[in-house]
This record gives sequence, C-alpha cells and structure tokens, in this order.
Amino acid sequence: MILYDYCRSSAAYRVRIALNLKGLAYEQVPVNLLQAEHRGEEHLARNPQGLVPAFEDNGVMINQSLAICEYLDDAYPQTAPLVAGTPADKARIRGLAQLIACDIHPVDNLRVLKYLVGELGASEEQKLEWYRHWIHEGFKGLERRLAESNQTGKFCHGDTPTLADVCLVPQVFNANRFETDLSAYPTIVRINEACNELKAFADAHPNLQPGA
Ligand SMILES: N[C@@H](CCC(=O)N[C@@H](CS)C(=O)NCC(=O)O)C(=O)O
Repeated sequence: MILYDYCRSSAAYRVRIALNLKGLAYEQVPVNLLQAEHRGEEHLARNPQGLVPAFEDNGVMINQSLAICEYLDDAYPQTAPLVAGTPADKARIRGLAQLIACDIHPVDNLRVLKYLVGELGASEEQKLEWYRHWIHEGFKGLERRLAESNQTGKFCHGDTPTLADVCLVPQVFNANRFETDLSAYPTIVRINEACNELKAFADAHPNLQPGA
C-alpha cells in the first residue's frame, strides 16, 4: 500500500489515521504542495484533480479520502471498522464525517485561499477571516449535533473511533493552525483530545510525517 500524501494535508491526515486505526502498514510518498508537486504530471497521473491524497493498493489507484477510508473497511474487513452498526448508526457516522469533509474543508483548501489572495486580491487579514468564518459555520452545527445526541460518547459516535473522528481531528488541527477560537465547541475539543491520546491518531500528526 502506498499513500501519496503531504504532511499538512488534512485529507491525507484522515487516511493516515484510518490506516493506523486499522493496523495496516503502508509506504508514504510525500507530494510537496508548497512546491506544487501536486500539479506536476507525475502526480496528475495518480490524481487528475491535482490533489492529495492518492492511495495505491494492489495496483489500484484510489482518490478521495472518504472513498479510501471506506475502501479500507471493505477490503480489510478483519480490521477495526470505521463505519459500523445499524443503517442509522452508519448514516450518523457518515453524516458527521461529511459535514466536515464536504462542507467545511473544501472552502478552506489551499487552492481556494490562493485564489482569494491572488485572483481576487484579498488581504492576508481577509484570508484569515474567511478561513475562520467557515470553520465556525461548520463547527456550530457539528458541536450541536454532538452535544445534543446520546449517541455521542467518548468519541463522535460511541466509545470507539469512527470515520467521523478520522475527519474531526485533522479539521481541529487546521483550526488551531489558523488560531481559531474553539471555546464555543467544548464537545469537539473534548473528542479531539480523547482521539489524540490514542497512538493511531498521535502517529498520524503532521509534525511527525516525512517532509514536515
Ligand atoms: N475531497 C478531497 C480533498 C482533497 C484535498 O483537497 N486535498 C488538499 C490537501 S488537504 C490538496 O491537495 N490541496 C491542494 C491545493 O489546494 O492546491 C479528499 O477528501 O481527498
């Protein structure tokens, strides 16, 4: 298994956590986003969107972090599932994961920030305001969903990490990197801390990756 990733990519961070939770060994090939390696032909052949991660297993190349995580569940059912339970449990886990991966992360992505500052002429201050605005928009709803549900446990869904936690931790890392005030989200902060006490999450931290 090969993960083409970048240390600070939160989508790749998700896959690193998922692989660690499932106890699957993998090789890492860094693709440096700051040097635009993701826009080069070598990486476009792996992911024509020019994004990381890309994941290769048994000669098959897979794109999109959530699809990669669900592939791991399907291809390696003997390992801890990331999405499990009744249809309603699975829908809740996927819903929480998608709230982060589909509704928060894409608008704060590197290419969006570059476009804001480059093509649209936003200042650094406006860029930061944009970044934090979309974190707050997403985290408001996420906090309420987590805090008001008795299905929330030590982690986002019960007392075992799931795909929702795999998405939550990198998003909180990003929020902290951009110095976002998270005091209004005690449940998110608590779950993030509980996750990071686990080796699978700690080992996936951006600072510990090649090229960090
Ligand atoms: N939906 C994709 C998102 C992938 C993505 O946005 N990757 C970012 C890093 S977190 C990236 O490659 N950004 C490069 C850029 O914006 O130029 C996934 O989940 O895999």
